[in-house]
Amino acid sequence: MKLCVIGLGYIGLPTAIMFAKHNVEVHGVDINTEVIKGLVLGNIHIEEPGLQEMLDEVMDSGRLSFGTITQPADAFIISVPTPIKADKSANLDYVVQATQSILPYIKKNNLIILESTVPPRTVEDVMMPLLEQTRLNVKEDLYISHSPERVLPGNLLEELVYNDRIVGGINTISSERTAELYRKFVKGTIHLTDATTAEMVKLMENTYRDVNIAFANEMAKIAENVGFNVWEAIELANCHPRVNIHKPGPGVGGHCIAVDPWFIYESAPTIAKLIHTSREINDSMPSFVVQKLKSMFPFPAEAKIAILGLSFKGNIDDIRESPAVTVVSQLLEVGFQLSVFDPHVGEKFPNKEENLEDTVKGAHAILVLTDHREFKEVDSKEMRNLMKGNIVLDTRNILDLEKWTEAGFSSYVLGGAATDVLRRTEINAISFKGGE
Ligand code: SAJ
Repeated sequence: MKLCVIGLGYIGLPTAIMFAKHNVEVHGVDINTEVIKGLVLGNIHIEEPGLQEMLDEVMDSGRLSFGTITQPADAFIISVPTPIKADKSANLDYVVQATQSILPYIKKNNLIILESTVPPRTVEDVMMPLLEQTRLNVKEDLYISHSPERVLPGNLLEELVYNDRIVGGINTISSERTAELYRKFVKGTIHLTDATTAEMVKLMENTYRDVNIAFANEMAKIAENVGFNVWEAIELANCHPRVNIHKPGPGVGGHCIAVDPWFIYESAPTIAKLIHTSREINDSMPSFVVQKLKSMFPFPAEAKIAILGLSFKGNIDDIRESPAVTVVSQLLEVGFQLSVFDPHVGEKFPNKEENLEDTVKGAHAILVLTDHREFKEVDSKEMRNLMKGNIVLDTRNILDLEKWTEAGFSSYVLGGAATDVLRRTEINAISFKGGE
């Protein structure tokens, strides 16, 4: 059995490595020559716990190769990005190109699996017509399915194996052939359905999360008006056996949850009202955070804000669609001075410092935007000594703000009680005028 994996990103690379670990001969393909150069030398280009070690383990087996050109195989997995266009419709160019790239290699009885997240009917209406160009009878000579990736960055290797898997074939035999392949390493249940249902299942999961987070974010805004702490209220509400409210924050990022609801919206714009409103609420969170800072610092040009966190969520290096990046650019537009720190993000970024001390030195406020584990341990006293001002604004509720207050900080959490915010804002505005 030989497998070709097209697209070696956050999903394709771990999938290729996992299959190779489970005795499948795998050829991984990517159009990015730099990525391939690194992989050929045994170096991964993404941050994911355990992945480098797993690659090290399989590199010597001879079962895993990498290149920029597809090879003939028994099965092809397409795992390429599906970004959204400016008009919020799906950009299927990579899926189309990847499908076209395998056409010259496809033979009778090949299995073709799309893992990329796509709008409903993509397999049937976009991929199948392309595959017809092989002159094979796609329904009889080929096995075609959608098996959406559903793993969580940061916990990918565990979830690849233990999560249930959805497999939606264009017919039953395609579903069965696909399930047979994944059974090489999947220990969760493999559920068989049709391709369009599988496409929708994936979109529904992420949209459920987006709508739930939007609810939490709306509650955070309400909390600041009404005067209660949203984090405490959510924790208590979640004690109910049938309630599971997600967490508020500075917005929803990443290439999945902030994107996938649009794929449903695209297919039913007049009906998908809740989905649309939820997207708007979550997209409004960065400017909600910026407004908060503006109310604390009436003269932004004179204030330096130390930003902790750029990636879209904790303990990963991915800044795609990150709300932290949006907050940073909006703060710069308003005229704040910024220094930025993210121990997980290696790539260059404006105003990015290499360490925490240089980031907070001379700052008037600390703004926590990402829930990295390192930030939970930050020594508030040390920060206070390095800073000019004394404000800390935690949009992720990861700091022990009592300790920060004891260390002399005016501490604020997103969705905290209104009275606290007003009192703190007054104090800060005064101390700021006093030249701190
Ligand atoms: N977030 C909140 N509040 C929460 C949870 C998340 O504000 O309560 C924010 C995060 O900070 C982040 C964004 O939402 O900015 C998305 O993070 P996430 O951890 O919810 O999701 P992703 O994008 O890392 O991964 C999701 C997962 N989907 C679900 O949990 C239903 C994952 O299983 C999917 O495989 C992945 O999308 C994908 O590729 O589609």
